Amino acid sequence: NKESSSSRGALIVLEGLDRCGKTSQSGRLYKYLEERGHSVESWRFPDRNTGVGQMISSYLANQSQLDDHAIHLLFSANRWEKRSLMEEKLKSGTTLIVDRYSYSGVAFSYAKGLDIGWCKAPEIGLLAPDLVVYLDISPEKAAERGGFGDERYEQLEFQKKVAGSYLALRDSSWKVIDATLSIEDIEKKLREVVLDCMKACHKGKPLSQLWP
Ligand code: Z5A
Repeated sequence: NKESSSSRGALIVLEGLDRCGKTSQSGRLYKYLEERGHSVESWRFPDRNTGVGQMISSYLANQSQLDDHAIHLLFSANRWEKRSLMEEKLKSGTTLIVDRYSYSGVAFSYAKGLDIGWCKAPEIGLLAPDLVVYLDISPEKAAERGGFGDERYEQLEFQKKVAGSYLALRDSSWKVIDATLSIEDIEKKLREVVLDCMKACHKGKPLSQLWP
């Protein structure tokens, strides 16, 4: 039909603390949309497959050390290296479900004590999400989910600071879903907000850039 052939995809971003369930939910949402015939892709940041992504991966695994500012800029560069592909996909009608985006970039670096304005600056000009869904869980509850692994940020005290950063970043456009509900209940709520957003994009909502 006319609407689907000329309309763009939606940029859907999932954010939240480590273990909040982003990976589980993006997988389920992807499957749901794909089975209904939507053009959809599942993305995640950091994208560890690029050269920059490999540097980030080694840093997260504690195999290399980097100044806090330097790693911040690498995370941002990792989004910039995917920006044009992202725009191409969206304009050609593909919806992208993205597990972590610029908000993770700012939240984690701000939690280390970097200036929030400085943290946001390298993100300016990246595509703004059409929808940010925050999967809301306390750091303590998240830590109960199988314990933390060995990666750099997987410590309760640091996750508490990250939770504070997200609070500073959230705005009224974010959809907040209680991440302590059952996987199925979260999935249902997520579908509702995502389908609404996709409709708005189909109807011609323009793409915009960070920070609006
Ligand atoms: N980072 C950054 O500093 N700057 C940036 O710009 C970006 C990222 C983009 C990358 O981690 C690290 O980089 C991350 C932020 C930082 N550090 N931390 N922390 P990652 O993306 O590779 O890993 P992660 O985002 O932390 O994801 P995760 O550990 O894979 O968690 P998740 O995807 O949110 O959750 P999950 O894997 O779906 O679920 C975790 C467990 O909980 C699992 O056993 C599930 O079965 C269970 N689960 C899920 N949902 C539920 C519910 N509803 N009830 C009960 N149990 C559940």
